Amino acid sequence: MTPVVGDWDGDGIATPGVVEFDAANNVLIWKLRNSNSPGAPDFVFAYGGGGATPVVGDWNGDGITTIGVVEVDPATNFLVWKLRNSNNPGAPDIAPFAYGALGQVPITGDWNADGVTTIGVFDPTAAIWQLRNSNSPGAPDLGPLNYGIAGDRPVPGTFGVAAALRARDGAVVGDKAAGSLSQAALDETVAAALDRLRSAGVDSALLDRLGKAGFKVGTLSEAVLGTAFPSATGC
Ligand SMILES: [Ca+2]
Ligand SMILES: [Ca+2]
Ligand SMILES: [Ca+2]
Repeated sequence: MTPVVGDWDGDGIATPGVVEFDAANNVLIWKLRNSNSPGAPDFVFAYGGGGATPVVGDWNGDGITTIGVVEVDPATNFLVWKLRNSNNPGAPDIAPFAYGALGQVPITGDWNADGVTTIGVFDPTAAIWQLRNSNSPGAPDLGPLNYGIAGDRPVPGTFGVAAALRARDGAVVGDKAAGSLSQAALDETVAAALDRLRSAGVDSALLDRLGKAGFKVGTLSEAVLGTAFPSATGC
């Protein structure tokens, strides 16, 4: 049994559901409820075969969370995504496509705040995230990035919108001449930047907001210079 959460009826309220494996018929049975209370499911239906991983999201941005499954293609070991825009049985609305590989955990989220939930994978052996902003095959739009430690379980969600700042020429490996950035040096740079903006005549209210943003040194994956969470500070 897998718990799922979503806004199944588009009223703005997220409610629970469970996905159970029906061994006799080798299918997944979805039981979705529109209230956060005990009671019978509002929808019960089969979607996906045994062994598939259930995923949920608003794949078309209409405000209604719907269903999907991710299966491993035994011929290629790729993960194949089958996403549907209605909470009922039927064929996938998005033609099945491959993203990720066996051993990676499928995850979904609205990584770019456009209202459309899209795909991602998490590699639990190295805690590497690879997120994509379209429900289609292709390279990740965000990542590969390391967050967490080996064996961690991913919990994607809207904690603040992250945007990665990347090195223009990609990773430069083995440049020992480059020192590591200290928190003190970063704080000094931020203060100097705010001073320059003040000197340039930037509005004091905006400077106050910028001054409230937090800046923290951390370890990122190769070629990623920084990650921004604009909504976390209200800036
Ligand atoms: Ca709802
Ligand atoms: Ca939808
Ligand atoms: Ca999105």
